[in-house]
Amino acid sequence: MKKLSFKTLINGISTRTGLIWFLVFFIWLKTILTYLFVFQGLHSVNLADYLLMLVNPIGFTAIFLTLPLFIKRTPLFYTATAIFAFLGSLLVYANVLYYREFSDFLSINTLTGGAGMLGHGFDYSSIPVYPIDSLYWVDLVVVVALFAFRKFKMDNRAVSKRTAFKHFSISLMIFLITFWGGDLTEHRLVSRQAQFDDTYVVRYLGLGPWLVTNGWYTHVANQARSIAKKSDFTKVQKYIEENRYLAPNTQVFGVAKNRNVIMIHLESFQQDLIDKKIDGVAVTPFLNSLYHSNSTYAFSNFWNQVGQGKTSDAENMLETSSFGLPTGSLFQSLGSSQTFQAMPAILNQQEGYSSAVFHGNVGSFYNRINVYRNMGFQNFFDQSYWNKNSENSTDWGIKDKYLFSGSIQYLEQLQQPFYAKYLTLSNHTPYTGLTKDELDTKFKTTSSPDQLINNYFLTAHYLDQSVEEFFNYLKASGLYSKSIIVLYGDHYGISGSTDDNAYLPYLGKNISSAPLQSSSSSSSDTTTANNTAVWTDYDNVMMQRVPFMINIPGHTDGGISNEYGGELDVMPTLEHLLGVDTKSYMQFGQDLLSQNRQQFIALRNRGFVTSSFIKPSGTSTTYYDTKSGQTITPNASQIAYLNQIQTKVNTLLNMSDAMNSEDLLRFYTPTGFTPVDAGDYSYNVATTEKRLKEQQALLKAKSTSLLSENHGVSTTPLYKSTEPGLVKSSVPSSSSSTSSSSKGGTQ
Ligand code: GP9
Ligand code: MN
Repeated sequence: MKKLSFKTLINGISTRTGLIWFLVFFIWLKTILTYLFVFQGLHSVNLADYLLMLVNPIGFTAIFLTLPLFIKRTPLFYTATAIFAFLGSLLVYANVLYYREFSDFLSINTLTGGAGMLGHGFDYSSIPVYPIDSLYWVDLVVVVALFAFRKFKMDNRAVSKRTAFKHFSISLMIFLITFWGGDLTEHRLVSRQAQFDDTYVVRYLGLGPWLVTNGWYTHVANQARSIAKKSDFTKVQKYIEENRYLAPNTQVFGVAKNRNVIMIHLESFQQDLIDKKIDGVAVTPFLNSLYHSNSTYAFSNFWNQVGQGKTSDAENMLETSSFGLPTGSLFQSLGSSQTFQAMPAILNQQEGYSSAVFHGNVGSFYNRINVYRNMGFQNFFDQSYWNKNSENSTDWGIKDKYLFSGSIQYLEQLQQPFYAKYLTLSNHTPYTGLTKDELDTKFKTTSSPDQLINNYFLTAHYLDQSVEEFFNYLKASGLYSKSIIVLYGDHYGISGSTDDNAYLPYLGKNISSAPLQSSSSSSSDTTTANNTAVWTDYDNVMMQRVPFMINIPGHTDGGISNEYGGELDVMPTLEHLLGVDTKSYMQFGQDLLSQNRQQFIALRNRGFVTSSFIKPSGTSTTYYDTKSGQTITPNASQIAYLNQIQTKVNTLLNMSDAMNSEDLLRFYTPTGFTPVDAGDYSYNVATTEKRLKEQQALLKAKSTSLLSENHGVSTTPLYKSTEPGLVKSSVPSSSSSTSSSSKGGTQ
């Protein structure tokens, strides 16, 4: 019986159609095992994710493998089949190898060398290959062996065109159903792949479709680039030199020289949270205290300037002082092949800074893994550095208290001075994921019928506590006085995510008519709110204000500035405080502490803000008085002024867009700057932990890391958190010069 069925199987596979589906089955099997065991289940979260993931390799693979059925000649049929089967397996296995090192999928840029991977110094032989990898080839080897030992004979009977078409159509149908299912789950999946995460496309459509869509977007991006010339760059350079560059304010230039820079990205944090109270209790008491501290340069009229790329646009502005793109995310669509002259590289080359990013989401989100390498970030501690579990994470990733606390074992190993960026996550829509025992019992949120609003205050309060705990550690470890801490809200949070009128009661009754500073510099108690006001475009723009603070411990000349500025301006401001001359860099922002700043803020939608007028978007015909919020009917001279500002806003955005979409920085290397080689960086956990350890051992007494200064005694026990999961797992760790064995968040 057994023998018979084996024979039947062999006979079945010996036919042309049988062989094709046998090969499709094995490529499917290999892909699924890879999804589950190598690609971490593609971060699937629900049944639909898993179902689509299970089905997606079938259609695409079969479309190609059924093509040879149209071939009549036997040798040609078998050659074509062998080629497609080999390519199918190669696609999976090459991705396995690539993922092992980079936690990302092969893209067109990677394959062509555009991302600096091939032929750019990266040692591919360092990627581990395991005996189990032979599974990726065993099906093909078995088929070849069966032919060689004449168990299989070539089937000389070509299938009819009709049959070939039937098999091809079935494959196409399976693919289209997968595509439809994917689009249903993640709307406009393909067009939006330019916005978020490669993983989405692989999860719903598969590795092949990912490569094809990525190829298309790369082609579109390359077209804009291929026609660009050096003279296009010269125009941008002239514009910046004549209109944007500002000499530093000599009073503050270099006041923070050689200090560590700790950048804290406050997710979805609006300026109106500052000083907000609910039933007399502050939502963010710690951040309020920083805002009012005389050690902090704080700004009350600071706008986010992001577009669709939200967090990634904010990051792009802070790292490069240029805008994100008019649509999509620059990180995702151009970041893999972009020439950046970004903060980590400039600080490293001019002032000897090491650099790191800490973030609780997966590294592929917003293509960060590739972007950071092109920016010159030496380290990227993404979610894979934490033992992610249901306790320490929300749907977005590691919770903020775990993020900060788990980062210490790596932070203390960075050579000082360092540039370390923390991207928080817990205060992200839908503002859920915190459990009851993680919430501060002393803080009661609002009781709005809109749960999103109630949750927003809860996660904002949690973020505030997380930052406070981190500051406490900085003080306890001695890092505090050797650092400056920069905090900024990346973009709007609650407004725009919910019915804005539902948020009005929590803005204080005079939001539409109050003087500009009121919601940030005076406390607004939400319980006294009057909700008869109507939400306008003016409110929309005002809600785009986010906090921006530079805390310089030990200095007492800070204060709250009413200067108008935005995210574009952070980089030159910071560089000048650190004593870095920015004259030769192509930065569109203007130092917030310099004299003679241009008096307008360009919004990504081409609207603008000045101290007198607000135009909500480039196409808006309504203008508002910035201070009163009243609509205005401009007179002739005001119209001339407003038109002049609009022209300036357009030129600024056009110049930034040209520089970025045409990759114009490839035509220019500032004096003293060496272009970044992405091949120098790898963010793999094992590689990084080994490198950090070796670096300190190699430098010996010259090592400036906190751990070395502390004679190899870890400072992680100094971290105190109220997070229940951290309290229970906190075991005093004795002297250890390595922390590589325990992953972040478990200290
Ligand atoms: C994702 C996080 C959120 O990693 O940075 O991005 P957003 O949705 O705010 O753009
Ligand atoms: Mn964000």
